[in-house]
Amino acid sequence: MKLYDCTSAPNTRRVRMFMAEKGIVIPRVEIDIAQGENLQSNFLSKNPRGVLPLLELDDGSYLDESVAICRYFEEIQPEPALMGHDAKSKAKIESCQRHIEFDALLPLADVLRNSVPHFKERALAGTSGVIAIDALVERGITSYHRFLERLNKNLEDQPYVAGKTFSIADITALCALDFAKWAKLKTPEHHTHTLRWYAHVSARSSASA
Ligand SMILES: N[C@@H](CCC(=O)N[C@@H](CS)C(=O)NCC(=O)O)C(=O)O
Repeated sequence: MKLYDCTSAPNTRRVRMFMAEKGIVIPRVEIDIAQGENLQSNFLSKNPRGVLPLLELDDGSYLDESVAICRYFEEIQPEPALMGHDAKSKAKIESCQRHIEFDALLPLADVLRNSVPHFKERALAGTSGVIAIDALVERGITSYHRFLERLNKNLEDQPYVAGKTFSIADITALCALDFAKWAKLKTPEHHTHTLRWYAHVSARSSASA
């Protein structure tokens, strides 16, 4: 297996962190998104969507989407379980994941891609020629703030995002909060539950993977 990766991107970090939690080590190929390496024919022949992460399997096929890649690793190496262990916990983790993706990661991507001059004509991941829309910046910030409010409330009476145990939902939330830093979107100081959780999860060795 081989992972096509980009060290600075949030979705690739989700997969690296997931693998580190499971102790999975495979070769990695760095693709420079900022320089548009993901839009060149060599990468597009592997993933026509032009996005990362991308996993190359031993049979020569490719798998994209960070959660699908994590699912693959969870199936081939179930322990430690990061995607739940029974019907309820699996569904709860998936629900949390979708909240974080739709309410934080995608809106944050909108903030980045519609405000940074470098992405002015690359306003959607994996494309060229899609022009930025200013209004999406404000909308993205609003969504992210709503997400933060709910996250803090959620962490009031449980140690981890999806409940009592560490899961992929913590990985995704951590990657979202760190991704927000480039836009100087900080967690408010009165969000004490989130700040406690953030310090705890950031201290895991996988967080620097
Ligand atoms: N839903 C996808 C999102 C993939 C995605 O947007 N990846 C970004 C990096 S975080 C990318 O490849 N961007 C390419 C670009 O900016 O052109 C996943 O979870 O894998």
